[in-house]
Amino acid sequence: MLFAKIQSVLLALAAARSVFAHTTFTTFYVDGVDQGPGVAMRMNKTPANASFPVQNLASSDMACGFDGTEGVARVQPVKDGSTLTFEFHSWANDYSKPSLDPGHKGPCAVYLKKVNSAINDTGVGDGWFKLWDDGYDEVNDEWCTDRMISNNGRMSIVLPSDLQGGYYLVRPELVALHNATKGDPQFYIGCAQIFLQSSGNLEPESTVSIPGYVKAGEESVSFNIYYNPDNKTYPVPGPAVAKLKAGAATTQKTQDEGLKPAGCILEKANWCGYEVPSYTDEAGCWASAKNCWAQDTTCWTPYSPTGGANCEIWETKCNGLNDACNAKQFTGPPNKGKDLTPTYTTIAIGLVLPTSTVAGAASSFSSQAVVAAAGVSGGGGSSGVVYSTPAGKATGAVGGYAASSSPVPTEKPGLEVTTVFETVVKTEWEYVTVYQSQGQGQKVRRGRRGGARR
Ligand SMILES: *[C@@H]1O[C@H](CO)[C@@H](O)[C@H](O)[C@H]1NC(C)=O
Ligand SMILES: *[C@@H]1O[C@H](CO)[C@@H](O)[C@H](O)[C@H]1NC(C)=O
Ligand SMILES: *[C@@H]1O[C@H](CO)[C@@H](O)[C@H](O)[C@H]1NC(C)=O
Ligand SMILES: *[C@@H]1O[C@H](CO)[C@@H](O)[C@H](O)[C@H]1NC(C)=O
Ligand SMILES: [Cu+2]
Repeated sequence: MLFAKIQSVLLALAAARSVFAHTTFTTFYVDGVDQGPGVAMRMNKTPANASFPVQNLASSDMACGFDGTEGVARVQPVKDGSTLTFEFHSWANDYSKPSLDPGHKGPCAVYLKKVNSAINDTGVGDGWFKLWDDGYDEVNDEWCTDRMISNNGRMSIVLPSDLQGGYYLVRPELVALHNATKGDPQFYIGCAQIFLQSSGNLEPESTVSIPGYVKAGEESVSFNIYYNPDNKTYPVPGPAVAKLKAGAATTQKTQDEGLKPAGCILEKANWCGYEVPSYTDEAGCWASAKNCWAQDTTCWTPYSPTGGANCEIWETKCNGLNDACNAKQFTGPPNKGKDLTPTYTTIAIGLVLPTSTVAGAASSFSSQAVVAAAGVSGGGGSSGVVYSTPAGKATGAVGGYAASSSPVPTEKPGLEVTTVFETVVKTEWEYVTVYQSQGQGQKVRRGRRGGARR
């Protein structure tokens, strides 16, 4: 007789209290399509403090954020001229929470760095160039952060066509200035690892080093946004938006690192799930169930800031294997090789921001025809609106922004942000112990905690 007993054990309960609802880069869309939780993204690895800002401008954390010097397994292929969208949330695993507390006001920018390896490069040092930035809009009294909030926490750029193909780190940056006068500008940074499929030859005229491109005390990071009579004089941090020039032809035309591994039927951050071995008998069935649960353990460990949604999908598969073995269906696995990747959100891109221009050429990016992706979900806000800033360094008032209602500030001039968000990060997963009675009644524990059993 065969039976299986599944025990659910609340394994971990981690509580975290955060004084401020900060924010973090949680979701990377290419041409409006979500690339999956943490896939090809460098994020702070500790869920409890994933949204904390970088405050030391001389720190190497300025490049790709906390834990950002270490690459992740995947590199996202991106077509020439693709639209990249960076979505921010105050809680990386809970999209019902606001993208950013409206008390955070300041500029934002997107930088690129061409690298030999999107996985190995630490991001620290020279080579960065700015594709786009945005500061204060006098007409609507809006900061870039205000516009991001009303655009579902997203900033989108269209990659200039004909950039040199190859590997890049792409770095969204958002700065909160509410405490800047006290020497405490807050930088929210992340990086995505991409392979640009382009045969172009455009490269930036000049690049900067990160850290180093902005220094503590500079006006861009010490500006008083509450008492300054003239916000429109606000100078955004960092270099001007890079001018592009013809450079060397693309040498790296084919992606050879960070591809989704063959046989990967579900992915999450650095994890991939693979089909379990095929079987034709009872022992094989349980061995494959065990294989599945072992992969489940590696899905949950480490617990990623974006949560465990895909691990839960994987557990459905493992439970299905348990059920099949219990039902004496000893030929399997069921649905062999089926790709379990859920249909990720496709967004209406909404605001798209004009990017670098080719030296000497008139800006052609302000009128980019950006087609909102089909199958829209999770849209809202100012969908389909394209707004334009002049080429070059956007330092002040810009007409033509999509009008949107200003968020209600949570701060008063001279006061500190008082909003307190409290959260409990609850990590729950199952340890499964399967008991199998065989023949003479000896019990064999076939749990995912057991040693390798082949
Ligand atoms: C986040 O928490 C981890 C673990 O406690 C710690 O090592 C790390 O320094 C923290 N990072 C930040 C940015 O606070
Ligand atoms: C990246 O590092 C890995 C492991 O050290 C190495 O095998 C690979 O060749 C490196 N890739 C590049 C492009 O440097
Ligand atoms: C400057 O920006 C802040 C924050 O948005 C706003 O409260 C203030 O009214 C602005 N100052 C002026 C003079 O418009
Ligand atoms: C503002 O910065 C000061 C100095 O670093 C710090 O003591 C204070 O906690 C900060 N306040 C806020 C609201 O971040
Ligand atoms: Cu904050």
